Amino acid sequence: MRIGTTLTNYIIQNQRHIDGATGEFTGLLNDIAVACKKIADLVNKGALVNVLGATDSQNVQGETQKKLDVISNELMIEALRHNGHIAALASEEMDSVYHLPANAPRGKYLLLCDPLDGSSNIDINVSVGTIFSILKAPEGVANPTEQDFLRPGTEQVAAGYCLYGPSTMLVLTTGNGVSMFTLDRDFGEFLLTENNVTIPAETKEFAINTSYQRFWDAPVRRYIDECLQGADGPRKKNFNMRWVASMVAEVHRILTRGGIFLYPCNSQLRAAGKTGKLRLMYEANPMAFIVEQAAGGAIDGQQRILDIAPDEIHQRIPVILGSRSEVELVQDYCRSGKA
Ligand code: P6P
Repeated sequence: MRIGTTLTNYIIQNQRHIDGATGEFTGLLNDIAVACKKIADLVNKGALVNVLGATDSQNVQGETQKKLDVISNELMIEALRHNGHIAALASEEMDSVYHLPANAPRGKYLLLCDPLDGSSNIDINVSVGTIFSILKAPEGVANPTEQDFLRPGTEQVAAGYCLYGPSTMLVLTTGNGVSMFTLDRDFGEFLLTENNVTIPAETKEFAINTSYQRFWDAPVRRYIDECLQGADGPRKKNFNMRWVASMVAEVHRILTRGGIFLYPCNSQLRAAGKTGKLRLMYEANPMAFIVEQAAGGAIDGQQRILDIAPDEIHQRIPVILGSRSEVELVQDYCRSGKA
């Protein structure tokens, strides 16, 4: 009877192509997978284990933390802090960089994560996910600072997400294409179910929260209006719309059947002093790495997300990603500024 390729075997097989690979990278991804399996278990049990609902605390973003936001963050730390594969960790749920206990061994990687993205969907039983990004740690630094994390997305050594949906799926890139693994709960292993994922260059599906339409900049309004005009308009084809309010679910749909996801900046966000909603370091960068590795595009409207030099760990940016021809069209509109 065939078992299939487990995540661990896949990483070991692929690690052979990485110069100087010491097995530490495999250990790190295994730790992340363990955390994701535990989070998947709690997400799946929900009310049965009293993890739904909100806490009375807010994160650095000023957003009320769901119980599972806090628990998922704690599980990610617990899975990593004693195993010697990372030197430090940054998370959406923590104001500053997490430093390992003094007696914990230090590894050669930095981990950034959104432990539970889309958590507003938890209480309504809609898909949520964990997003992670891996950078090389500075050599010989026992407690890396925020500055050590502020590297452009092109320096990521790996990125991925775990989608807690009808299936629990872990999607990963190490810079050599995108692979998808599905959790077999019977024996607790992520098994390879899709390799060399490629996003169709063309699409007829867009994802944007249209409740902000009155705040959009002209180029975004022009792009969406043209999609809505359908076959009678300049695009000469009808479009479908989706909005899950869970970036991991949106990106997974786009990896699976194409599409474009837009979370642009707008006049309302700018009035609140924000440069976007989504965070560069642990949402946009990992998703941009994955999407580009699957032949898609990922921009902030003007430039490639992966080229952005970060200013601070919780920095927000506009995000437009997905089927390359659509992303390029939006970029043309944004650069020309024409309505
Ligand atoms: P809105 C979830 O809170 C999130 O960060 C992304 O996962 C999602 O795409 C977006 O925000 C949803 O934002 O404004 O539609 O609630």
